[in-house]
Amino acid sequence: MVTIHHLERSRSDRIIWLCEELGIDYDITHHQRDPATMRASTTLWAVNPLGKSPAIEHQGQVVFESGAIIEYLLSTFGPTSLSPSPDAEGYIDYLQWLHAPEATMTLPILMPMICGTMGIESELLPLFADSETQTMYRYLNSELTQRDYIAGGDFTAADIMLSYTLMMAQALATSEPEKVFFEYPALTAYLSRLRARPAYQSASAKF
Ligand SMILES: N[C@@H](CCC(=O)N[C@@H](CS)C(=O)NCC(=O)O)C(=O)O
Repeated sequence: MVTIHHLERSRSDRIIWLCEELGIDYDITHHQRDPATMRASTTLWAVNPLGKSPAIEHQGQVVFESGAIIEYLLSTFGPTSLSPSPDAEGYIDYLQWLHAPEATMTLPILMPMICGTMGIESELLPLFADSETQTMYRYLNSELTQRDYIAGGDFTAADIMLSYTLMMAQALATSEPEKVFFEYPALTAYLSRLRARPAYQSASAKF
């Protein structure tokens, strides 16, 4: 049994979704955010020394960091088409998009929201964050115009990693400059396609 430590409105959505796609037994321990600071409750710190979601427990071990958890679950419960083999056509894209969402995309997408919340006006927003997000959106829009999934013809765990980050960008796109997200229609179409998956529907009922 896998125990998922799930923080409301957080990246642990990815792990619930992956467990649904894999069809494995799991349970969820829910953790709340402090309504004033939005930080995780101390109950999560008791599991993950970094105090972050997601974290899982399996066979007496704790695993944290969403990409690491995904790789752990795929290797523990695979082989599965969610993780293509090195000779598969989309393998390089799979590796890139398993890592880029956390390593490259999240910072510029979240910067405007974080600066806004803290009342910080910074030139880094137009100079760095806005141009970085537009570069990513432009590239992804072009790729997702040519195919349904990010790593070749089939759905993979890279789509779970990437789409969570894009769903976050979409949710934040309520005013300028974040609204630029909607200038790239293949991104919205991609998210609608993924949200229609039965495993996503089952997972999102538990988020
Ligand atoms: N790169 C990490 C990021 C983890 C992270 O920042 N999680 C957020 C939720 S999406 C969190 O736990 N925030 C609560 C806090 O920092 O107190 C991962 O992908 O697991």
